[in-house]
Amino acid sequence: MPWPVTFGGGMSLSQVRSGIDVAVLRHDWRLDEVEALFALPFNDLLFRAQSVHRLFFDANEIQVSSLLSIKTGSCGEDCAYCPQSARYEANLRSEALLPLAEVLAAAAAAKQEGATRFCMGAAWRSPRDKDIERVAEMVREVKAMGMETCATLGMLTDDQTVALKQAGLDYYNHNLDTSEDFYAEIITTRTYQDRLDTLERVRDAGINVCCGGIVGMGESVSDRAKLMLQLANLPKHPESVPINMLVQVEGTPLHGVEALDPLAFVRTVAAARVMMPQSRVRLSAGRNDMSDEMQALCFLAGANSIFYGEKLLTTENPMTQRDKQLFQRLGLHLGGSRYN
Ligand code: SAM
Ligand code: DTB
Ligand code: SF4
Repeated sequence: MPWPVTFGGGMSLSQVRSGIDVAVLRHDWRLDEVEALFALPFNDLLFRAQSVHRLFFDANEIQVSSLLSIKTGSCGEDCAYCPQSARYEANLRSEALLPLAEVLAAAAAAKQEGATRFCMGAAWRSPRDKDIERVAEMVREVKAMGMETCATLGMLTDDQTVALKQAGLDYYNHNLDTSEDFYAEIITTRTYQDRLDTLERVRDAGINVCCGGIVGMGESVSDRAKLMLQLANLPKHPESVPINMLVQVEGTPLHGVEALDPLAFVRTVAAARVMMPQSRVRLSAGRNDMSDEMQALCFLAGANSIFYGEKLLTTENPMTQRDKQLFQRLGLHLGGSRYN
């Protein structure tokens, strides 16, 4: 930020910032501390989150990403929340990997609306090498349009990760979804460790990490605290942290699970902001069922990114026009990533 400000000892703002980095970028959180954070009075938690937020970000700036499902449904995994699993009877039309031209048309439309990042999602447990070749082509072309690229394709091998990096992939999304303890109730077809291994490969290949989870699946506060602990204690904080509210889809095992207190969702966003101060915290799935006031609270709690566009992967997202009006009412302006 181009402020003509000097601090005590003649330090510049960036020197002060790096001092703060050392002071607040922690990777040694203890569970009791995180549980205490979640248990703070709501106003105290939000004040703390907003204070941390303002150290690293323009508090009125929001980054927007758009999603496209490039391969839909017929997935062999059993993620209990997911309409794309072949094991459940969700009302969904499966689709093979989309042709390049269709992907580029969607990216151009997203860019036109102001999205700075384009995220391509595929319903795979893990892609085949020939799938990676086609996705790499998509990544190259979307990047050439001047957008940041993101992909979420399931588990990757080392070579696949390197191929995506070489194609210019900026971010890879791979969520831990929940705490390790609760994970076994949600997914049995791959382990928590599988997920951590993929995240490590992505990190080692030099791709920015997008990793978060889902709230509202019937987990406890302690599970949410453990998820945040796991994310914040990674060797490097994920550059993007998507916090999804479960979208309950008919036909999936989690359809009908008791709805979560919306303020518990806001607390999770605030904890992510306090624990990962430099990361983009994304208010992700579930916004279609949130009031404007609830979303405003999430922004106050430190969320500074959303998915923009009328569809997530297979479920609905608010109309772009509604989001634009909300930004206007809140005085939020669109901004880019801090990493590229
Ligand atoms: N198949 C790949 C995988 O699982 O890694 C990539 C796509 S998958 C749909 C990406 C993420 O979307 C999941 O990890 C989960 O966090 C989120 N997601 C899927 N269905 C959801 C739902 N019904 N509500 C909220 N988030 C959901
Ligand atoms: C993430 O954490 N949320 C997005 C993105 N990463 C890939 C996906 C949300 C999917 C919601 C259900 C659907 O639309 O299928
Ligand atoms: Fe498949 Fe991903 Fe859905 Fe799990 S979340 S069923 S891996 S598409």
